[in-house]
Amino acid sequence: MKKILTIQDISCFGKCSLTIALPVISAMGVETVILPTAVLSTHTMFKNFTVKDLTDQLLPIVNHWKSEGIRFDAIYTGYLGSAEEIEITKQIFDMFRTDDTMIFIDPVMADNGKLYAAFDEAYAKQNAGLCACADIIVPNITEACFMTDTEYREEYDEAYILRLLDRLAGLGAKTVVLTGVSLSKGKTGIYGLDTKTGKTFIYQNDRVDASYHGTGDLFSSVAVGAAVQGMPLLDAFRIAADYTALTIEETLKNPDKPWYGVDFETTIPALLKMLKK
Ligand code: PXL
Repeated sequence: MKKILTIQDISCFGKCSLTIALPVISAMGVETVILPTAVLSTHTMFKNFTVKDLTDQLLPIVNHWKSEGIRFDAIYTGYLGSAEEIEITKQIFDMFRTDDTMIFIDPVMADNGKLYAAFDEAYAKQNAGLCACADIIVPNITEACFMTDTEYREEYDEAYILRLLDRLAGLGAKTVVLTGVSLSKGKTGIYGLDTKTGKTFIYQNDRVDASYHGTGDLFSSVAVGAAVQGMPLLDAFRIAADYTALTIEETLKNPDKPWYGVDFETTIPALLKMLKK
C-alpha cells in the first residue's frame, strides 16, 4: 500500500486540512500518516479560535519514525503555522526524500487577494523557498502572486496566467499548477506547466457560484492520493477538480447549508467510482 505523510494543522471543527486529508486519502486506499503542525479549535475563518502550536513536537516525532525505518511514497504539505515550521518541513524532506518520493506542496496562506490572518509577506517568501523543494506545487492565484511579487488581479487574461506560471517555474518545482483559474465566464479550473518540457495543460469545469472553506485541501488530497498511485498527473488533477466541483454542488443541496466547510462525506462513494473508471 502506498504511504503519504501529510504535514498540516488539525482544525478540530470546520472541515479543512487534516480533517479532510486523513479521511479522503485513506478512503482512496492510501495509508495516511499525519504530522499535525498545530491544533486549532476551528479553522481561522471563525472568530476567537484557540491555537496550540506544535512546532516543538515535529522533529521528535519524525526522529522516532526515522529510527523505526518508516518511509513515505509522498509527502504532502498544506497549512503550516510559521516560518520556523517551514524550515523544519524542509529538514523533514531531506530526512525522508528518496529518488521515488513525490513532494507535493499546497502553499496554503492566502485567497481572494489577501493573506490569511496568521501570515505576513515574509511568510509568503518563506513559502516560496519551500516550493523550490517540490515536485508539484498547487498555489491559487493569490498565493502565486505573493510568492512571485506579482500584482494580484481579479480580472485577468491567459497571458497573465502564463506569466504567473513562468514566474512560479522560476521558484524551482518540477510541475506548477495554478488553481482557481477562470478563463471564460461560468468556468473555473486549473492551469499547469511541466517545467521540464515547457508543456502547459488546462482543465476547466463549470463554476459553481459558491466559495467554501477546505475545497483547496480537498482538491490537493485527491490529486496527491491519485498521483501517488501512479495515475498520470493530468488525470489526477482532472478527477480532483471534478470531485471538488461535485462536492460543492452537493453541499449546496444540504438544507442546513454549513458555511464553514463542504459535505465531502456524502461524495466519497462518487470519488471512488471516478477513480475506478
Ligand atoms: O483550508 C485551509 C486552511 C487550513 N487550516 C487552517 C485554516 C485554513 C484556511 O483558512 O484557517 C487553520
